[in-house]
Amino acid sequence: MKLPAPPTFSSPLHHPRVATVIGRWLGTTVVVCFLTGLYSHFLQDTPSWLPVPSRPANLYRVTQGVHVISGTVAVPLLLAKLWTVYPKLFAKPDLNLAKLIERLSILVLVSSMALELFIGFVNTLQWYPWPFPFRQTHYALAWIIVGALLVHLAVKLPLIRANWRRTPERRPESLPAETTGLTRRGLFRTVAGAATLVGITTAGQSATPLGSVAVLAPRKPNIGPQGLPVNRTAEAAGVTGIGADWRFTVVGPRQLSYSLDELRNLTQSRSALPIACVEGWSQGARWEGVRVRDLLELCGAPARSRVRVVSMEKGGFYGTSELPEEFAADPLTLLALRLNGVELALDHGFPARIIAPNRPGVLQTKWVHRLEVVA
Ligand SMILES: Nc1nc2c(c(=O)[nH]1)N[C@H]1C(S)=C(S)[C@@H](COP(=O)(O)O)O[C@H]1N2
Ligand SMILES: [Mo]
Repeated sequence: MKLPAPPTFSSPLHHPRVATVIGRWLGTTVVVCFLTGLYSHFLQDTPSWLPVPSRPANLYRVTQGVHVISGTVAVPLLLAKLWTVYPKLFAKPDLNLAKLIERLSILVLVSSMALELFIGFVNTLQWYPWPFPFRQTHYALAWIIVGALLVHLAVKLPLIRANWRRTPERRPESLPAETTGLTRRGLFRTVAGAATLVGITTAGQSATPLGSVAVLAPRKPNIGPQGLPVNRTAEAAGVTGIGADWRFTVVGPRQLSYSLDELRNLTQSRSALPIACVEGWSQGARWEGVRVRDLLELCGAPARSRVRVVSMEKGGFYGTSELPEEFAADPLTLLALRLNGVELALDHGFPARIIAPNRPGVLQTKWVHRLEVVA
């Protein structure tokens, strides 16, 4: 490959000051994305020592929206960062162990970050073109990135400190800005503008006022039966509906069994709760049905019981889920029969589904026909 002639690289746009400024933006975005991602991971895979509260009810909607927006915004920031430093990436490495380790850590950092952002973005499009389990891979890569980032920051610390503040006297004298046609300020504005645009056009899938400009959002939050999107249809899940002999069972200290009409005749409660999909879209809705804690009481179990939720859907990742004690006891948690004023559509989980506060959409199990109190 023929590389650009070295003098090009003395452009002020490839100066460490630019790398520092864009690095700060990228670093902040990545930290926000990492923390919200950890939260999402632990909600889905809760270690026994970790207490997860069921409130605020909308927390997950916010954190996962921020996770997907920050991950998407990180793409133009990473590209900008790579562009400012690329002359360095192609420079001949010194044959010096410390320098080689530094280069290696950058290689790990750049490749793991590119892969992480790519699979995450592709996942928001509901496209899973790889054979590995997404969430575990995404999680492992996140820790690799954190490790490589810490090495990178440690190595670059002197350079970062020297360029943290704007110091005009440190600008390379060699080239006036006009020769590149773009000033540093112009570059910063372009990158910040691109990042903002990407952020705004993604945010609409969870922040409804921005819905009309959500051109990057794969799903519009208000399009779907009953004003709510559907991630997996009943047909895709192999669920065809129910016959007249359908029964809903609760397995606990006592075993309960209800027909659909009997469920409808139990005390009905209402909750206004969002579906907040891990893929970033979310939409609030009004639900009506039987409180899970009421069902626990009816079967003689304590209100704070762990509950296994079983769907009529066979196999796959979504057929069952668990409600930790905190969520089963929450009065907002329902075995929902109605959505936005009418009976659940088959695609939304007819005849019954779980809806709980502060929970990833994947755990809001549809087509539920059994609850089991976990001893
Ligand atoms: N049984 C079952 N429940 C499920 C799913 C599924 O595929 N099967 N998808 C989950 C996902 S990923 C989301 S985001 C929500 C979406 O609910 P909705 O289709 O009613 O909007 O349902 C969840 N419940
Ligand atoms: Mo989802």
